[in-house]
Amino acid sequence: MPDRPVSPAATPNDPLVSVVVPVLNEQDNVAPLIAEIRAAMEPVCAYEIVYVDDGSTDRTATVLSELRASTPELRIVRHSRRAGQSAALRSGVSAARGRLIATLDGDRQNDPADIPKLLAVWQESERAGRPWIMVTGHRVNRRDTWAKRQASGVANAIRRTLLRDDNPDTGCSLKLYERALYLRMPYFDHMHRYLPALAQREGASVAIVPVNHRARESGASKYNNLGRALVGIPDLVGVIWLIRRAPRGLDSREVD
Ligand SMILES: Nc1nc2c(ncn2[C@@H]2O[C@H](COP(=O)(O)OP(=O)(O)O)[C@@H](O)[C@H]2O)c(=O)[nH]1
Ligand SMILES: [Mg+2]
Repeated sequence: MPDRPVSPAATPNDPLVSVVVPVLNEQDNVAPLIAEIRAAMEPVCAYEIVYVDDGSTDRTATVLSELRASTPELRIVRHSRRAGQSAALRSGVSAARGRLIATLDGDRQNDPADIPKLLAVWQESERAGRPWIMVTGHRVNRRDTWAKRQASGVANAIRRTLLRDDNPDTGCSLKLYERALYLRMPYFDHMHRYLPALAQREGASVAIVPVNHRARESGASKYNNLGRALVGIPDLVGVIWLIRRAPRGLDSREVD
């Protein structure tokens, strides 16, 4: 039996899915991405959109506030200063009301039309009695620069060998999982790159779904290859240690 936390009972007004979008300086991507998320989610289930503005210095905050009036599903969380993508994800999941969290990048490189596919995989697993699963996207046709694709390929190969997490694309932000699963994981900065391994550490299984990937059309990338490599090495050592110290075989559940 997997080690599962006891979740608080949901209220009837809670959405099923909270779409959490961490952003930093994505002013021109906010409105089109929200429109795409709504189009993808509207026919599928009750949902909310939680944008986490990580201290943007462009018009991201203004655009979000303007859109709120016409978008009842939209909620905005704001950091007073930049705290990083993992910190933003954590603030978004903390604020979320859905049983399920779906995440994607705020630069429109991930396609919201893929969220229902990930949800269908989760729902099928739940029907089979296995809701403790992280569904992760695999960007099969990655639309990034040659240098980024090469660096990502090397980083993924090293990570895969050392963590044995058997995941071709752990850095893909498009993911779907129970909020309770995320809340069980230990927090550290840059953890968003290791979520499948951290989910397995909590006894969850991982399903990999091929997803669309698009070129960035507006704004600029916030990461460079050297920066990623410099934080990546100590992070990997830390994750290996966390996995060695994983909680094992505990089955805790609420009883009548
Ligand atoms: N909250 C937050 N989001 C960030 C930060 N850096 C990047 N992002 C967001 O993470 C996503 C991916 O970042 P991006 O710069 O496109 O990375 P790339 O696709 O790997 O080049 C985008 O939605 C960014 O707005 C950060 O420091 N804080
Ligand atoms: Mg990007």
